[in-house]
Amino acid sequence: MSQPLSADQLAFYREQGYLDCGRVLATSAVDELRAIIDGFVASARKENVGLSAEAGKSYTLFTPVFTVASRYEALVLQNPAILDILESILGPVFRLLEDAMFFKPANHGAALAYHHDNSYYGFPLDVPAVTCWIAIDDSTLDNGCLRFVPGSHLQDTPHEQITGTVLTRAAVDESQVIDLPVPAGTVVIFDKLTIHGSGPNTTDRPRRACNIVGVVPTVDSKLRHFDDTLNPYLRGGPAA
Ligand SMILES: O=C(O)CCC(=O)C(=O)O
Repeated sequence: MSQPLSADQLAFYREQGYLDCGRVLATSAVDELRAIIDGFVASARKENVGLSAEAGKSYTLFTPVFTVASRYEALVLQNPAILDILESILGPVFRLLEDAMFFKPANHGAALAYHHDNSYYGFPLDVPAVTCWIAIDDSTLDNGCLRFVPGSHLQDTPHEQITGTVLTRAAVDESQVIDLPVPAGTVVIFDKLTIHGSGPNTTDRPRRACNIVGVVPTVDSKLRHFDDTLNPYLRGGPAA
């Protein structure tokens, strides 16, 4: 592994629960990913596309993208720069937990409510899991960049039971929220407990992004069945 993150960056991640890792993907890779997302949206495959809470306004293309878009595997899952970043947080052995694409259409892409991803996973707090989010377009204040509550990963914030993904209003102090606009090709990482969301897209261009989530499978069989096809080892593992 190279040293993708400095000691200061690692310290920031551990304190704040998120980190802007800078531009990691080349323009050609970003262009290819943009075409993959557009292809999904154009075909609107029902089994891969979920509508957000505001129906018709925002798409999430659920895991596993790489099984239906092989270039995604090459560009993201096997991208050494991305894996080096994950390794610097997770150590030498980790699997893919899931991957997704996020599409906010021009003019009416919906906001994504504040949540943390462990509301989906339900892992014990000591299971390391990191989301690696990649901007496929410049993400801005106007088109729905990511928002974070810094330091929120230091506790397990409860979610409302209604949807399982929306935090109680009382849980988010808007005065603590930071917006994180970044250029296309940027990688942003965050902890499974970090409260985050994204704003609406009010511009006349789409805002596209994708992610992969890496996990250290320390508790495989007790908590979650890791499938060797859907959750390949990204680094290390039995075959390494
Ligand atoms: O891209 C977005 O707007 C949201 C991304 C997100 O919530 C995630 O990667 O967990």
